[in-house]
Amino acid sequence: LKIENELRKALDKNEFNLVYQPILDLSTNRIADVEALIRWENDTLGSISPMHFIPIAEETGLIIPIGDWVLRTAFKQLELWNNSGYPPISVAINISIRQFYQAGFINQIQQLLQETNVQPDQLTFEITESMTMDIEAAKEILYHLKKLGVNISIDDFGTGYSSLSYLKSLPIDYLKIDKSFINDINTNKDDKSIAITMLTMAQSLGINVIAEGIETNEQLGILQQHLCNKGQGFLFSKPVPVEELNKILEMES
Ligand code: G
Ligand code: G
Ligand code: MN
Ligand code: NA
Repeated sequence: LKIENELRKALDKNEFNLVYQPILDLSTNRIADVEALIRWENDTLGSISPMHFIPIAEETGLIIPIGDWVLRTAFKQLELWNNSGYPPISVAINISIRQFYQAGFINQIQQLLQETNVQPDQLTFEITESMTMDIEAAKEILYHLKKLGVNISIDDFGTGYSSLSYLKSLPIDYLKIDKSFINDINTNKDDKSIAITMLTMAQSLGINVIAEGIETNEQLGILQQHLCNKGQGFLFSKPVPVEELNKILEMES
């Protein structure tokens, strides 16, 4: 309850921050995108993981104002990057299922695109597959989003309520293979088969694949051998604050 009370005040107290983790194109080993990840630093509770507070935000409805803040902050940051002379970068933003189904979500994105110089193809929305997903409703929202020109990614793929049949009927650009499959990809035969099967399936459906949680060169090798499009993980970089990411971008350009 302490957490919930503090979470209610966190936006006003300016306690949130976004960090960014590079996503590399595995055919060139260069940064293709970054994923925006929220961080919360509270004066009495210290830093609280989103793994802990996002579910509370979802239950209490606080995810709506917090999600708004994430969107506005990521758009502002993209605008700064667009005006700074770096090669164009794109940002992947995590969207809670509740935020995704909220009336007005599409309008909000449309409005942010109008107010800023952010181009729609600089945006990817990461949606986590879930049991509560109403596929027909999701389909409609996703088609509206695609009309705006943004990219859609299915996050934590393989961990949730995967129904392979919906992949075919939804306008999805990327699947993100969950890090639990990547972790033992070079030591566990089953995890390796599952990852390769996901890659093969996605390729045949014309969907790109991003592997999460790459920590070793051995894991990277297997993924590259099977033509995984993109990857992110501690092998390349952990999520970092803007200033640190800017240094990485400068080295790359
Ligand atoms: O950054 P980290 O790996 O600790 O994230 C833990 C979990 O929190 C992940 O499932 C991630 O998707 C989620 N998460 C991180 N940032 C955001 C955010 O801005 N919005 C939502 N909805 N989830 C986030
Ligand atoms: O659910 P989602 O994929 O959005 O979660 C992203 C989370 O994964 C972030 O909290 C990030 O800190 C974490 N993460 C990113 N790369 C790695 C990695 O290489 N290893 C581990 N263990 N976690 C990672
Ligand atoms: Mn994600
Ligand atoms: Na997620």
